[in-house]
Formats: sequence, C-alpha cells, structure tokens
Amino acid sequence: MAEGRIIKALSGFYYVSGPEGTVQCKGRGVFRNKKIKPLVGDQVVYKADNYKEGTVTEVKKRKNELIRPPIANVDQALLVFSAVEPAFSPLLLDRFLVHVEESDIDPLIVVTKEDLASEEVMKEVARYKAIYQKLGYPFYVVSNTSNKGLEEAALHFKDRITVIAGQSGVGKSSFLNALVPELNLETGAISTHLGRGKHTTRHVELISLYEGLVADTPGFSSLDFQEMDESELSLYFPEMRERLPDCKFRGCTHRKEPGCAVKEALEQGEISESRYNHYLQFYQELSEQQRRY
Ligand SMILES: Nc1nc2c(ncn2[C@@H]2O[C@H](COP(=O)(O)OP(=O)(O)OP(=O)(O)O)[C@@H](O)[C@H]2O)c(=O)[nH]1
Ligand SMILES: [Mg+2]
Ligand SMILES: [Zn+2]
Repeated sequence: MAEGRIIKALSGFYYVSGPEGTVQCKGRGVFRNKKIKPLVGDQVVYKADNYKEGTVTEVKKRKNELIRPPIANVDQALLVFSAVEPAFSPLLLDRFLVHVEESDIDPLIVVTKEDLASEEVMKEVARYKAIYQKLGYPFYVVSNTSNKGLEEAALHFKDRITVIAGQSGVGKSSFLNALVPELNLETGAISTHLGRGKHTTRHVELISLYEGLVADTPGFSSLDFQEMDESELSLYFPEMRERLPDCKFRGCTHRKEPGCAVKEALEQGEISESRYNHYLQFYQELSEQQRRY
C-alpha cells in the first residue's frame, strides 16, 4: 500500500503520483456501489501490482470539491485576464472573486498581453492593480511572449493545487507554456463558440510546476451565481465584510440604509466605486434569481 495523489483521470483510469512515480490505477469495484467517484486532486491509498499498474483502494477526506472543472482539494484559483483581446473586464474579475471567496479558495490574479496593450490601457490596468492589491489579492501583469513577470506569479504555485480560470483566448495555456516550454499545451483558440476554445483539451490533469500542481482548463464566457442569497454577498467582498460590524443596522445591505459604514467608506474613497457598483449589480441579479424560484 502507498499514498499518492490523482493527477489525471482518463478512460476509467486514475493516474496516481506516488513515492515511486506515476502508477495507472483502476478504481476499486466497491467505489461504484458506495457512489465514491475518485477525482483529480484526491489524496488516495493505492495498491501497486507492479511499477506501473495498480488499484486505488481508498479516497482520503477532501478539503473541497469543484464541479467545473472536477477537481478536489483546490487551494488556489489563478484568474487570468488579458489587458486586450479580449479587453480586461473588472466586472468579470469581481464575479470570479465572489466565487473564490465563497469557496474559500485563494485567488491569484494575472493580466496577460502587456506587450499588445497601449500605454493608456496599461495605465487603467495599473489603477485596478492598486485596488486589488490593497484588498490583499496578489496581482501580476505579464507578457507570455516576452516572459515578463511570469516567474514572480508562478512562485505562488509552491506546495499548492491551483486551478486556472478565465475566458477563452486570454492566454491561460500560453502562460503555462511560457513558464515551461516542454509542456506544449495547445494554444491559439480564440473561438468563443459555445464559450470554449476549439483546441482545449477535455481531460483534467494536474501538471507539476514550480513545486506545485496546476490544472489548465478550457475557457468560458459566463459565470452564474448558484444558490447564493443576496444577504450573503457582502461577506465575499473583504472590504465590506470588515466594515459590517460598523453599520448601524444588523443585516445592512449597504444600499440605502442610514449609518452604513460601507457607504461612508465609499464616500471617503476607501472603497472603490467599481467594486461597489459591481456589488450593487450582483445584488440585483441575485434578488431577481430568488424571485424566479
Ligand atoms: N502578444 C501576446 N499574445 C498572447 C499572450 N498570451 C496569449 N497570447 C495569444 O493569445 C491567443 C490565445 O492564447 P491561449 O493561451 O490559447 O488562450 P487560453 O486562455 O488558453 O484559451 P482557451 O484554451 O480557449 O480557454 C494565442 O494566439 C496566444 O498566442 C501574451 O501575453 N502576449
Ligand atoms: Mg487553453
Ligand atoms: Zn452597510
């Protein structure tokens, strides 16, 4: 018996990285009856039949579990945006951030294609960088063609499982290729048809990178909030979360209530207008969603 981590699932086999390399494993028959489906990212116990084949016998308790992509034990989400082509979207970034805050995953923000963007666009990106860094979110501006800024961002991979997320064409695969050219991940898909690039691979795989494990994913163009109550929303904006106790009313929604510490901070310029406006927009979306059910 040995312990390892599932780094790839393909055609019914689990590829387990253990003390003696990667072993191709079957799931144990009883998993099916117990409805246990091993996932990429799972820490497992396995029995090796020989140096390359074996059987997974036990799945260790998970810290968390993502549905799309199906990966367990995720520590960090690398949120990739491009400065241009497609244009940087602070609205989509805030949407992602609400999701990662809700799932208790740490975000790492990377903006690519610095080499393609005008000075004016880069000034705007720098303005946002200051906003997010102030909130404690790591934020890097990089170029996958000149390799500028890549290593600094990649140092965050160490000892963690990272999932990459972002729209199609922002340079997720290019980012990984630029770090490790031997990876040879397919790139160049700008097709937004069906919300995913035409070249993107279907299987999920964790790649060893900078002393951590990283999963590339196909891009997508929309992201819905699921089963979130609008009253929870400000918990996922750290600058609002920390001010909640100072709002006059319990359950303050930070919209029209008097004595609201969030609105006060907004007026003082301590909370960014773009973040606050996105909060209002998401709040509206969520309350409309509630009414539909
Ligand atoms: N100039 C420049 N081009 C880039 C950069 N990063 C990516 N690209 C180009 O942008 C296009 C899309 O890059 P991909 O890496 O395939 O994007 P992706 O995010 O993996 O896209 P999907 O797999 O479809 O989700 C490719 O043509 C890349 O060569 C960059 O930093 N600078
Ligand atoms: Mg890709
Ligand atoms: Zn308030």
